[in-house]
Amino acid sequence: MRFHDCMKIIAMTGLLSAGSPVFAQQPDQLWGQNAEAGKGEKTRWFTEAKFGLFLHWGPYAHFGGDIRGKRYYGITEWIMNRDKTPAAEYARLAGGFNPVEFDAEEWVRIAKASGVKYIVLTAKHHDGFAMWDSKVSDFDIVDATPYKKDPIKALAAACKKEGIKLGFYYSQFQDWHEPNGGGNSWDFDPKKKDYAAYYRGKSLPQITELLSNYGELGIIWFDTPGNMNKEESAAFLEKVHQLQPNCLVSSRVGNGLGDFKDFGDGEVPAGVVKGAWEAIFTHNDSWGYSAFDQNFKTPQEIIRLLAEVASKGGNLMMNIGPMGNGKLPALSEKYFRATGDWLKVNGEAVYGTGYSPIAPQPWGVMTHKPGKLYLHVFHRPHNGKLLLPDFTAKAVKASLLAGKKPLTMRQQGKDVYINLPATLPDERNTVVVLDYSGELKEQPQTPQVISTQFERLSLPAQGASLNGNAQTKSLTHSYYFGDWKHAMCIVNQQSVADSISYRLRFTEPGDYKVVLQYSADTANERREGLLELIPAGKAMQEYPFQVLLTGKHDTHKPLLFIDQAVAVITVPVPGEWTLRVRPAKDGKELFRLKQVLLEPLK
Ligand code: FHN
Repeated sequence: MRFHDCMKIIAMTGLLSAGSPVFAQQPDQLWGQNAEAGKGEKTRWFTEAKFGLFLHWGPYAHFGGDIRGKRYYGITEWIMNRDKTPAAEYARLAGGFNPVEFDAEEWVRIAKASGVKYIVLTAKHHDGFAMWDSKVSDFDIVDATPYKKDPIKALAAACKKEGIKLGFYYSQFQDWHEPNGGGNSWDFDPKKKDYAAYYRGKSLPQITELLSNYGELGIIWFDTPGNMNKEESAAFLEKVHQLQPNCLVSSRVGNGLGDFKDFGDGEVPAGVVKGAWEAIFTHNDSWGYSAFDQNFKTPQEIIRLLAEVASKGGNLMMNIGPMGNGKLPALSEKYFRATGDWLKVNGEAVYGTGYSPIAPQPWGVMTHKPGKLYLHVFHRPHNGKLLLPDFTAKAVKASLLAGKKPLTMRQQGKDVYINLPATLPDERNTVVVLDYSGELKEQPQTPQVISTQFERLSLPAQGASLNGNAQTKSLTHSYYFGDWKHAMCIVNQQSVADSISYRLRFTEPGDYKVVLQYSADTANERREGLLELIPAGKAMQEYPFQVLLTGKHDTHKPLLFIDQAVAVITVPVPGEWTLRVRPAKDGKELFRLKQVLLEPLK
């Protein structure tokens, strides 16, 4: 029951299934009610910044996932809620929070070295604890802990000095310390709550303090609007704009409002999204510090994620959970600094760029500035000849961004071939700059290049053409608690007409193993499907398969996928093929298909 109470709050916030527009289907998808949102001068610094640092820091950092002798895996900033710690007891335990080693200047130095352009710190999370000297409530770091100092003041000064934009996270609805705040039903009867009194008495006045006493702010990052109505969300938005007209407000102020859009935790939209938006991830799996979560993303993972998000037109805000003593976890500092080292060389291909006009390729993704296409090469083709298809402009010159080394290239119609060096200078992501003249048109739906030059080629769910009732759906799931993950899948293939297909462009002859990666529950088990491969102008090859059980989709459990090989095909000459997957007969849903994989055979 406990677990479900917590989850009800998250579900209530509507954050579980943020929309994920597909480039091919909704290239102009804007979010919110205001079609102008995210456009124009006010958001310019934000859309150019591309990389931000989120910091979840509060008394929960002192507990590190362990409270009253009990260990909680998953997100640790929810520890009070998960433990149902009485508010008075939590306040007493929070008195142990004493971050004597906190050094705002050091944090900002690390942030700068990591290449982030803005920082968002949790001024008040759902536990209701203020990380500044609030006059509205004494449940704050100055009045309720031995630390007695205001870290927000120090951070604001350090950010100002170093020219980093500062924003504050503020939980405007959930406040587990207050009888009228959202979320705490173990101490306070939800039926007796007067939320309006809470907004009036605590959250709006605290927002006023933050916007009045800490200089110019870049963002107020609201979160989990819960059951707020549109007028209530609008009151928060207006309060921010009235006090600091240039300060941006996150879409989690609720009810379709806000100056930019935030996707779900740990979620990247399926394709390009126009307007100002942010993908938010945490460095391991918890937002607050966890003494036992070691699942840190490597520098390679961060660098590639940053490039992927930028290629879709957004920012990546990556979180670190500082420790209770005020230090950043050593691996977070190390891996963020490594990302910053890569950005020092390759920042031109990230900061100030726009989304890619060309779909992702087997070797990586692209970002764009007028006259320059940046090719982020994650995988070197074995023969070193990188193919860029769908290029409508005139390629003028190609070079490595690192060291400006020129590369030879040739253009044949819309294909540009670039000769890469024998070893890439950076295996994680080597950026090639392609200077061009003329018009580079957006090419959202072109055949997917399949080549023996790579180990494994992926046809992701979001790239499929959908027929009948087939749909794509982002399936949210988690491991421990609140550590949300998202898998884009094709669902709802019930009848033979609900097929999905991909256009493929084989660039060389070769044999390929075709693998379906899917998840299936007992309703799908043993359903029969057909994989159809159709070389242009030739007879169709048909491969039947039977669906295997992996388990059911439960938001609160891991979602398991199987890789099932269903065909080996021979491609005798380069050319275009169509690949189709459909149920063999009408009936129940076939499965939840995440991707089709093609493995060149050696
Ligand atoms: O409940 C919070 C959670 O603790 C964390 O702050 C994340 C960060 O985006 N926001 C909420 C859940 O989406």
